[in-house]
Amino acid sequence: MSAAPSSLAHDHGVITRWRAFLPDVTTDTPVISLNEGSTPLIHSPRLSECAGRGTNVYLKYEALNPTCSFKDRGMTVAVSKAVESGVRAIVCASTGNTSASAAAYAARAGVACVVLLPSGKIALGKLVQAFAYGAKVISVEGNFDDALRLVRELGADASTGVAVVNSINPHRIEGQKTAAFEIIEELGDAPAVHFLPVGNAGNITAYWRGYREFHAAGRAKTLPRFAGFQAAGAAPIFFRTRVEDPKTIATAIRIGNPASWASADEAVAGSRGAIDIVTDAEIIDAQSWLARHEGIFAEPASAASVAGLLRCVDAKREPCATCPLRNVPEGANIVCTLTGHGLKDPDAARANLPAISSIPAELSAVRAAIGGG
Ligand code: AN7
Repeated sequence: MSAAPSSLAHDHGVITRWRAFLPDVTTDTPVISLNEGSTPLIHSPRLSECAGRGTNVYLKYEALNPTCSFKDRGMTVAVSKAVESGVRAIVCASTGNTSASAAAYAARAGVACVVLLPSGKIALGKLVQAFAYGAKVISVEGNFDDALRLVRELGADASTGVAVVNSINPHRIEGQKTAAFEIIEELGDAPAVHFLPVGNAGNITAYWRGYREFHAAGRAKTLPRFAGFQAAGAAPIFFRTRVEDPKTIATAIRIGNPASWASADEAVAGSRGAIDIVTDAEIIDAQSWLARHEGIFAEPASAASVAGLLRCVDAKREPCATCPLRNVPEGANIVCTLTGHGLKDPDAARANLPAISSIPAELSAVRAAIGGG
């Protein structure tokens, strides 16, 4: 199967846009792309107001990637490299979004995809995606950490001929770093503070690499400070200890032993940032607040970044000594990454759904239902 030159002209994906910064991609690499990346950086007037001091808060809305999460940025590179190396199949463990993305790119590439998911803990939309794209779905009696261990064991056996496309695959981090490039291009520099949810810690690792590369290339004058947020019931990095039975409504970040823990520590230390926690109640409140006040619907894990920002600026709280927002310059730029779409997890959103009663199909009934005459 060969791509017609005219079809390449319409590809604006991560590899096409950022090839000069992706040294692993060569002329021998077949580009497997769904036009991922180039997601909007949306200014949030109300969050800016909450943050105060003339700061501007922007939301990097990664939900507008082809499979509706940030995972597509790394997947285009990982799957392109896997196809280049001639594998028959790709495999991953996932809390949901990686599996949706892997399944889509495998379908695009014409290779098989196997996903190992922690049983019963995957948001419905993500499960539907994996099946829709034709992946083989294996439900593991255990959590994400168990599924990742099994995938590592599978990948270690070269005779299986499969490529592991979790973020332990270095090509994933390479692709994901491009989100930092895009932010710098739009703002003209790195933001002062970057808020993001942290699960397996691949994303914070990738952003840090992206920011440093553009800084070294002279494309940014400054480096950001990270404010990474874990769910309180799944916060190994914050508590400095592995969590055997992680619990959170934000199933995407229900991870007790992050694969990129060490590099997350480096990103936090290097950026003079911090890792903190938010409760499930704060996550759900932030998700709902963002949808109602800014018209932006993000999944619970993504809302952890905004929950974190709201926590940092809460006047009722003691300011925290390590908070990267402290002493932020007047008028500084702040970015929150929204990693995945709200529609991926309809059950979490359903909690806010009131009973819906229907009315007769008559104008008077509509007026009465609207209320206020
Ligand atoms: C929406 O799909 O780990 O800290 O297997 O889906 O890079 O792990 C998902 C993670 C944040 C955390 N927000 O990012 C998976 C998976 C959303 C996510 C994270 C995930 P990392």
